[in-house]
Amino acid sequence: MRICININRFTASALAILCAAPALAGNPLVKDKFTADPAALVDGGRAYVYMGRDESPDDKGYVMNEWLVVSSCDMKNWKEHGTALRYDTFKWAKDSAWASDIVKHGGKYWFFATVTERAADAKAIGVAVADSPTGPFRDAIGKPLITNAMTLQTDIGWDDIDPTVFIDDDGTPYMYWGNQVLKYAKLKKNMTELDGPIVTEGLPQFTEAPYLHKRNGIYYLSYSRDWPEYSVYATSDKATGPWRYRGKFMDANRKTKTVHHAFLEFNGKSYVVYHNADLPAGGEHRRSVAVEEFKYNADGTIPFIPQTAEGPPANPAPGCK
Ligand code: FUB
Repeated sequence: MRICININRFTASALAILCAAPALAGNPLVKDKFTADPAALVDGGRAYVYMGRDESPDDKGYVMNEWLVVSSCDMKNWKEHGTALRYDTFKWAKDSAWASDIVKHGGKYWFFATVTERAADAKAIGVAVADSPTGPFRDAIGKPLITNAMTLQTDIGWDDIDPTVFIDDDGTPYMYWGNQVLKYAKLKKNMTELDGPIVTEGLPQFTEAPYLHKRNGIYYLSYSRDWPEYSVYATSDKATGPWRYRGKFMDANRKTKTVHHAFLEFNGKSYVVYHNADLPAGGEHRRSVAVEEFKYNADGTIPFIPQTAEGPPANPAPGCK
């Protein structure tokens, strides 16, 4: 949306400012498209949020073809960079730009993505890579990293979704993922191969959307629990558990049964990005990505984080342009 106010007594420069495409402020981050399943990256002092675009015309099912990327220097005003990549960045995929995660490693940006593998007609996880956080991304392997046939714990074709990738302090990358059954594997440092077996992890009523991060020596494994989903987490002193269940940090949504989140630290403050469906025409498959600021408790536990329409106050990062 472009705001242009025609007030003759304004100088040309003031008019130019008023006619400029406005920065997006407050929740949701993107207001003229439906978005879901945020992934977050802080790079060069700027926060990037990647999100699947919900394109469902009638809200009867998921229509998701691409991932958008937005960025911010203050966590309040967001700049749109357009499409980061599409499901067909992966030639072996037939549709479904579902949940993703991104990490920077070796000077490159590694995007782990859920798509439908054409040959199996089932969800799979692909890896794309770019030299810039906004792309262009290319398929890093030319085939899925994880296929439905590699995990046999359920009969469903959508149990290999929602990757979260975390690189530990010793440089070891770990990927957790799953629907109904939570799984993890160590990755090789080339980010394109598994480095060991796929291990299943039992956490209470795990549904999907795992997210692994570390802060002050504590590993956090958060996820969407139950159905409709709400957001919960567990902690450990290792990336591979054992995990101590810690409870809920965000309530279920009003207009969609899913929720999906990612944590990030930006300019000295802690944030969670997540989706709800609170845009006026929002719904089950017409969601929107939002952000909240929070403070970890003194013992490292995560407080309950209420959803707000305003989002966090501006936190301008010095030197970020
Ligand atoms: O957006 C499609 C799927 O819905 C995601 O992969 C899940 O996390 C849920 O949000």
